[in-house]
Amino acid sequence: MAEGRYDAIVVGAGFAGLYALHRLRGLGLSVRVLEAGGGVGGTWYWNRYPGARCDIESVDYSYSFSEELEQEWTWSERYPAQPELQRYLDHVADRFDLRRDIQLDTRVTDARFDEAAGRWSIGTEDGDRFDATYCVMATGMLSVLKRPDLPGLDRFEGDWVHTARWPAEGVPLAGRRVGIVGTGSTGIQAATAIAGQAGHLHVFQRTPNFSLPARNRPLTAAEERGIKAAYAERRRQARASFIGVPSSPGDQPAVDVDAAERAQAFEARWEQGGLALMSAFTDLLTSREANEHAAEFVRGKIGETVKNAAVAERLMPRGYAIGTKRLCVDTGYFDIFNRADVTLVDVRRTPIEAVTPRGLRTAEAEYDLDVLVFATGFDAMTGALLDIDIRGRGDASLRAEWADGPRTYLGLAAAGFPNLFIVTGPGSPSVLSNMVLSIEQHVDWIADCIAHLGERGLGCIEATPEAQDAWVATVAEVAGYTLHGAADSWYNGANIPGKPRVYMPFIGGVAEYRRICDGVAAAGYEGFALTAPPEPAPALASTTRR
Ligand code: NA7
Repeated sequence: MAEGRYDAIVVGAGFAGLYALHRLRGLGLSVRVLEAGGGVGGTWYWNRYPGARCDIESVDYSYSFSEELEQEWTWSERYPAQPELQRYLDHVADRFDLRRDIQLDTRVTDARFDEAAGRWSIGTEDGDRFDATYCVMATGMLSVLKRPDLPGLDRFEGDWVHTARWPAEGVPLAGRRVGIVGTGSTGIQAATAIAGQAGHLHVFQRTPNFSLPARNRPLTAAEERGIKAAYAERRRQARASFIGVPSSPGDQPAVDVDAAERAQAFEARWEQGGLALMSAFTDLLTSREANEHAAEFVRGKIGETVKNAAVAERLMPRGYAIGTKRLCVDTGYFDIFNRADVTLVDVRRTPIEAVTPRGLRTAEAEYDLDVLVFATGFDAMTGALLDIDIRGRGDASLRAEWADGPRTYLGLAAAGFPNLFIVTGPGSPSVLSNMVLSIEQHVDWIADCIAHLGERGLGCIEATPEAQDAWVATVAEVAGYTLHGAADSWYNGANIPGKPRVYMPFIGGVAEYRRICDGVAAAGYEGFALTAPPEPAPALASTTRR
């Protein structure tokens, strides 16, 4: 069936879309998932570049909604690599019989709210139209890629690829001259994996990044048994945490302890691996002085690792606070610069001027390349939503409403766009958190909300402009307490020319955010207007809640 009438349309079949389908179907709703990709998996379907790996631990970056799933799935490593995440999501799609309601290779181009009918009309690139009471945007925060905007690319005679469109069949790298542009999380992972495979690798770095060692390793059977025996408690701790993983944050400000104690705390968390370093003290993201201590510690580690002092110096991030650009996690990234077949090119000092038929030309030199890899990032958080022409009441366009930055209530909904739900949208903890935990929280909230409407014979929910204004102000106010505002990052749109500079995620932590969302629901969806639809609301077969 290419077209049709449903209770809910879900756009996207990544972690969010799969779970939304499962929950909404559980309410007895008819649901169709429209997915642009040729398979399920979202981010993990597209990002198949060498070295692609999540930097949240696998046992936490996984669904908690099914105890059976939790118990039967075995993660092989501390941090899951892309192929394992793809297998997991494929397994989930099969295990919960989701595929029959997912339509692949279907890119949504527009969504229009028909006020008279109280329903959404959703159009696809192929010209099909779908019609639904509820529209759930599970479109992902990092899915519209930032295309390399370098002159001459069309004349490049080698192969070029963006990491987020890495072909399934791979790109031949062995023995070839490879150049990679970009040193964010992706560039750092890809460069580490490509070094040693390529004949020679040039890393074109504009801004050095802070990166912490992952300390990835296989998970032992004993560890797995221990985690599975206490999974519920682990999940509880994750929900009560700041970023959505079990953690034991330090309880003192870094500025209150002496240098030796600081060094010891940083060292312990450096050894622990992953993002742990940033929770060593309470003030690392609020005090410049405290942050500089952490930054200097990491710069020291780079200096110890990279043998050539001039190269080490160029790799050391300066001029912005650690953690205010997305912090990277790596497995041997800085070590690759000790190899004779890897060269760092500082394109801040000598900017890239053009792609030539044979390679890349900077202000100082021309580099002959067979393969050009762009790890240049994404139009984050708003990109995928605004790619779709979304029209609410009075034909108002979301693009126009968000011209000066995203405006949402709780990151879940936007005033003027009834029955449109956004999963982990701007204004929610989203990309600052363990995405799977945040996705489950949002989808549960949305499903409970739809159940609430169904039980009362209502079928229309809409954020009020007042509640939205207040929430937008709260998001900005909380961000203002941190050092985040000063950095150029994709969190605030600085990576996309012309994008409004607004700090997009809610940085109050997942526990506080959940408390707020639960409070809104408990108060009868405070800040939302709930009304009967022009047509009868979908009858619910079940109003089971979690
Ligand atoms: P990021 O974090 O946006 O990194 C993109 C990188 O590409 C970054 O180093 C940029 O340098 C660089 N870049 C972008 N355009 C150019 C041009 N024109 N010339 C030179 N260098 C350029 O994207 P990622 O894919 O690494 O990570 C995104 C998130 O995905 C990640 O944080 C995880 O959450 C998963 P800049 O810093 O702008 O100077």
